[in-house]
Amino acid sequence: MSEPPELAAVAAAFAIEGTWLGAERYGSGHINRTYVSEFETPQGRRRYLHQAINRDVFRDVPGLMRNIERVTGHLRERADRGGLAGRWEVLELVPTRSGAFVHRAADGRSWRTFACIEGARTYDVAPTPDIAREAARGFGRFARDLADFDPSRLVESIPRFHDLDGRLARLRGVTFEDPVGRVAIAEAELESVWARVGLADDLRDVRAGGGLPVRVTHNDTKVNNVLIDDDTGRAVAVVDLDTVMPGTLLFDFGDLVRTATCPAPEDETDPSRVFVDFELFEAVTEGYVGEIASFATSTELESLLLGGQFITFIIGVRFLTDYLEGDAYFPTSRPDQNLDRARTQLALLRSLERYEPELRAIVDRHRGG
Ligand code: GN1
Ligand code: MG
Repeated sequence: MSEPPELAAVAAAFAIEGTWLGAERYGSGHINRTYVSEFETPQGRRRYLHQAINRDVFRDVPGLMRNIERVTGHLRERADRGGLAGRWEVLELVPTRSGAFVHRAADGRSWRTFACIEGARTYDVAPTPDIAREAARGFGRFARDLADFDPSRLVESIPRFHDLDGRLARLRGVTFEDPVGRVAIAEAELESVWARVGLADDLRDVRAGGGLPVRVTHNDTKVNNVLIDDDTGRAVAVVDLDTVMPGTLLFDFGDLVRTATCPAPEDETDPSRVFVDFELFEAVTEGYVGEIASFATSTELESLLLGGQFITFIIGVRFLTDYLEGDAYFPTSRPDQNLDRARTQLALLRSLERYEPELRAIVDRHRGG
């Protein structure tokens, strides 16, 4: 295993019994840097995930960690008394040797550690409708287990995270400033964005009509933020809890639509491969609605599709903004990757718009409307 030298000190800081064998980079998340670490313990080989928290993104680390403790505590209670058949696990924070959940390293970085959930994996793109349905079922169950958790007990780990007006204002600002001279390259995408700002009003209208309660939502329900069991193909755990905070179910359904109903990856370079696949969409709808139907309001169920458009749009706006700002937020491994990511979201949004009647019929069928 190859790891940066500070990993040994990080591994040693957490209350894990046994001998550390090494660590290596893990996963494909954009924000936090994650390493998987292996220990020889009295109970055998055990793996743990060490994560350096991105403090440019998460300004209130104590608040963030308190959110995660509270949410995982509640989920664990539900899982224990749920008595449901099948495997369902909850992320478990490992304390440091001094009993905290964050270790401040010599270089100032904040580290936390989770026990690894074994025998399961994530998918960056849903390879089959079964996986898409399971991913959605996992996030739906997550929402259901948290339906009685008071959202005011959580801080906003990223203020105004899904605030489209705020995101658009930032895009407008960077378009004006053009700090890295990329605006001319992105003219078509900018035009496409400004033609769709009405989505902010659409969501406001639904909100104003009532029936869209503030709930505890995940807010980053990318298909690769749910673990799928290697053997059974069933969802076993929801991960990446940093953005669990007050939100609406539309956001969570929406990011599933964005990431689990399109057969192409997020940074696809060929726009003709980017579209909503009806079979995947139906699977996501079936999986999610099946879990939330018992507590969701009719307004929530009726406006799920708007959630898909809204989140696909706002993430497209964020990728485009980052491209114009010089790739400061979303890491890139090649030139124009954030522009491709933005293009993909906008192409998917066009597909969601074009097939709205068909998609609505699918949602209506599953919500019993
Ligand atoms: C980030 O951390 P990760 O990769 O799960 C981002 C999401 C975006 C997503 C786009 C805190 O998620 O909001 O939708 O990238 N998370 C944060 O892939 O900004
Ligand atoms: Mg993630």
